[in-house]
Amino acid sequence: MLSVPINNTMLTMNQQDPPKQVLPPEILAPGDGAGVARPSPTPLRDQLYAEPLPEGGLFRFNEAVASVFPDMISRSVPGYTTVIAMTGVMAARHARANTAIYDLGCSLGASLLSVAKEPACQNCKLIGIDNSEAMLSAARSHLAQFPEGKLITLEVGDIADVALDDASVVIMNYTLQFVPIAQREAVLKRIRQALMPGDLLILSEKITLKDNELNRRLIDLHHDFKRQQGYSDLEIAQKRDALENVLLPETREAHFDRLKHAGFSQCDVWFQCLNFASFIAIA
Ligand code: GEK
Repeated sequence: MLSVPINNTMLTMNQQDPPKQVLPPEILAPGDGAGVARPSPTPLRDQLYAEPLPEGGLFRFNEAVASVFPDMISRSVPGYTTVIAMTGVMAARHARANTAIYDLGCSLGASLLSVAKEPACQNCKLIGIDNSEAMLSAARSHLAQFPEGKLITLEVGDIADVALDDASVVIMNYTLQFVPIAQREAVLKRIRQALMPGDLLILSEKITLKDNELNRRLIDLHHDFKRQQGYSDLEIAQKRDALENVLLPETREAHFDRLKHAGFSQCDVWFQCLNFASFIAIA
């Protein structure tokens, strides 16, 4: 069991039904750079790993994580703000009227908020899918603060088997990395089948590099980035341990090969900051 203190309350990280923590919706601010007005300037700060924790707890997208998620992801993923802002811009170029734009592993809906403010996307169905009820509950509170939030539909589902229909854009920012590697090609094939030739997949992932020495350097730089964002060495080490065997990064080349096998005609990296890359794939 991994227990984390939040506001003097111990929350257990790997329990099925986390204790209820009532959060005022205004503290769930985006921190996402999506360009929409932020009703709350201060997202709840991620301190989930600030105190020494027993070993062996796996990272889970539970209520504790959902409560600090905007702060956690923006201080953990270098380039996150740019990726979210550009997701809307890229979607606007590919959106076809009356089709669906899916965000797979939508968390609190940052990518879809970026999409929803684009006029070219506003006549599409904007559908966010996540398999964590805790994340979707936080997303509902979060999106309710934005006028564009009304355009977004949230659905609970696993990206391994959720139905995807008649889409022109699919977004999967930092989610495939949590799916078992053996299942990833099937996920991409189902996405490809939901798209028409010329349509768009935006895929963002933590990656590894083929060269061990260079890979080590980028991991060290990522930890430097987290220190610069205010995380302590203890927080960095405990989060790394909790994500071991949960977040499974792969090389750029593995992603390119899989995208090709899944039927995408073209793909490349459109953005990379340290060991976090964003791919564009054309159906
Ligand atoms: C953002 N895209 O803010 N099916 C559905 N959802 C899943 C699955 C699955 N099999 N596995 C994990 N998730 C977001 C950030 S976070 C990335 C995405 C991170 C969900 C999980 O519940 C979580 O909400 C999300 O994918 C990953 O741009 O925390 O590093």
